[in-house]
Amino acid sequence: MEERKASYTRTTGETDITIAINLDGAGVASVDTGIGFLDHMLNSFAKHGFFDLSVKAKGDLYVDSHHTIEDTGIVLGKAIKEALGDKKGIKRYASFTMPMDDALVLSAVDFSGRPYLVYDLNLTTPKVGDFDTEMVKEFFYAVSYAAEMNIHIKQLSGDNNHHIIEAAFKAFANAVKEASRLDERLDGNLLSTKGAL
Ligand SMILES: [Mn+2]
Repeated sequence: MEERKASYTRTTGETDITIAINLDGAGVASVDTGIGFLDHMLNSFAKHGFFDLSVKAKGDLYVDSHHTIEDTGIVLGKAIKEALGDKKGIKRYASFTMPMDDALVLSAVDFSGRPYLVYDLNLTTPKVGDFDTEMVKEFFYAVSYAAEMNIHIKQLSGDNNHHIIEAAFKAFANAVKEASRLDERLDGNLLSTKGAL
């Protein structure tokens, strides 16, 4: 099978980001965004999705974490879209419910070709480390638009903000892993009555 991987670079006045992903990897990650908690989340995304992932992000962190987190989401979405290629033979959608102690978070995804985010996390602290918790929504919104995919993130329970966010990233990783997997019954065809994704 041809390896499904891509590398994408985006440079603006605010950030300079390169992400490489192999959807059929082993969960090997090298991540440096300058934001410790974002590195932790992207390492988790790679490990639990079995994606090989390289993330190099240099952002204007002297402003705040906004541009770096949002733009990392954009570049990750672009890399996922490029790695999926023509989407022929993939399962296309999947959902996963991730427990993490007190937290239980569901993520459902569809590589439909349409961007959409439904976000429902109840985060109660403004920051985890130097990561602004309001940026979780912006990150997944950016991924959904750049990858042209539906993303649902829904908290079913949880109190600890670190656990809730980490469960969301791990649920998302598992949903993407399953949805991007090839289903041999499709025999290389698209899972769509429209014939387009
Ligand atoms: Mn953790």
